[in-house]
Amino acid sequence: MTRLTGLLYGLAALASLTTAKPVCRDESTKFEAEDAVLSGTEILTTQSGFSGTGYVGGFDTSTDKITFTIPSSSTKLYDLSIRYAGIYGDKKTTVILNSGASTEVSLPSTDFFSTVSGGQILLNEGTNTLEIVNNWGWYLIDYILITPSAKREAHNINTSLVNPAASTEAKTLYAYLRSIYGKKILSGQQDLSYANYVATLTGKTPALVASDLIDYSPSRVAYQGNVSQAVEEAITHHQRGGLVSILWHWNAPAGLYDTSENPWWSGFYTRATDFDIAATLADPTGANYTVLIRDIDAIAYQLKRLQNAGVPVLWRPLHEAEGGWFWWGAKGAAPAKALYHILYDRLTNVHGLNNLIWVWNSVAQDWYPGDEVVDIVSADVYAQGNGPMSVQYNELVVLGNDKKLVAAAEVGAAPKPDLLVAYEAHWLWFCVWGDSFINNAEWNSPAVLTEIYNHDYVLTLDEIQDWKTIGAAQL
Ligand SMILES: *[C@@H]1O[C@H](CO)[C@@H](O)[C@H](O)[C@H]1NC(C)=O
Ligand SMILES: *[C@@H]1O[C@H](CO)[C@@H](O)[C@H](O)[C@H]1NC(C)=O
Ligand SMILES: *[C@@H]1O[C@H](CO)[C@@H](O)[C@H](O)[C@H]1NC(C)=O
Ligand SMILES: [Ca+2]
Repeated sequence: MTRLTGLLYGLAALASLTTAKPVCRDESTKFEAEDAVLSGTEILTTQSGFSGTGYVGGFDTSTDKITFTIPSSSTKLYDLSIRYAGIYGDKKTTVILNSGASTEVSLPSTDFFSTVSGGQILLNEGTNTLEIVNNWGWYLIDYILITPSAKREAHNINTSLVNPAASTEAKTLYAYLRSIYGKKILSGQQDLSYANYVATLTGKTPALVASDLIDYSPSRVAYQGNVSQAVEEAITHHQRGGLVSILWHWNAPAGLYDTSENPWWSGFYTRATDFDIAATLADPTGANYTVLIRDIDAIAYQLKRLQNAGVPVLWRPLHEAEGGWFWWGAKGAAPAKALYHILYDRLTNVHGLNNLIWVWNSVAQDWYPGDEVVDIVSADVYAQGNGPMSVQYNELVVLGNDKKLVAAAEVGAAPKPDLLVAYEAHWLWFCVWGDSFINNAEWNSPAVLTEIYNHDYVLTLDEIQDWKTIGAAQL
């Protein structure tokens, strides 16, 4: 016991003689909202069913908040739940821990007091503050409940790839990935040039490089010719012992507006094309279906070059579908999933691409194309502060039933390893986006990046040189 905890226990014992002041230890601890510090908010009692002597309402301006003081006997991870009443409809609140990381929590409409998860919080030994700040406002807070997080159970990752004909290279990589999952995180960077920038900045080269097949899209080749070097760059990184992930900003096969606002090269955005994926899939004999398949075949040609060069690929097609900002997600979940199945079938069964490890890239249950076509589940997370992204990690563990590896396929800010460990957010890799993110101190300061890249928990290119040996030994 440190002096500080000794002091806290002493204070808590003293307090318990007067009014019992809660301290977070090994059981659930309740903090009544009406006992916290209120700013712009007020104690109310008219809505029945509250705990303690009342609840807090009056969230109507942006700075209105409740500030809880939360002593903890040790540095430890807790689950936060919030008891509230949403009698004015669906709302959102913002939770801020120790004046730092903030999380948005949805408070669905209710007729009475009920409980919602506020995610996890890492409390420091000693005193912590937790603020519940207005956001949408117009909700009632009864109390918060803080419970030590259960230790994460051992993962149960499927030992097979979904493609029964997967190549030895793909199987070897998958076996290696399983061997490190939950123990280390692979560092990753979008674009070879930015990976080399990271090496210069931090002294360490990313283990994984992601390349974009965007410029092989036939509707771009039509404008600019064959200019892409993405496959060559992926092979370069593979040949120096690195891992390769491939995504594809698929410029729509047809229907580009090509205006000054929405030029041809932005044709992967929903706003830049009227190409309708639902209508296209509804008519497999139509001309639009033909150009859709033409595009898949053009991309298969590039993936085949990687296969011929012995490169196993972490293949992440149709990314961020659920956002709707790309045309493949613009008509909802059903056509996006159908298109994914067409891609899987054509690349695997027609083109014989057995070097692909299939990475799905959305957290939503409704959009999930199915266990039989997905090897790895992933999310793209853009949030400043180099946090562990534990909310999305936990969602993906549930989505893949903890049988699928989980990756942070695109991030704005590289996560701090100590937080990944504390939150047990076992992302297999992180991959920072290139321009405006890796080279932008607001997202990734050189000092923090250097610390991350030199951390024990983070695997860099020099530390994965034996991945084939390790993987092969597990086959
Ligand atoms: C593991 O994956 C294979 C291939 O997709 C599948 O056939 C099998 O049912 C999966 N096993 C479990 C336990 O989920
Ligand atoms: C681009 O490359 C592809 C594949 O090699 C080829 O079929 C196509 O004709 C080329 N297009 C142009 C415009 O050079
Ligand atoms: C095919 O797609 C184009 C471009 O989006 C569109 O203008 C056309 O109406 C579509 N054709 C059919 C038959 O739906
Ligand atoms: Ca209360």
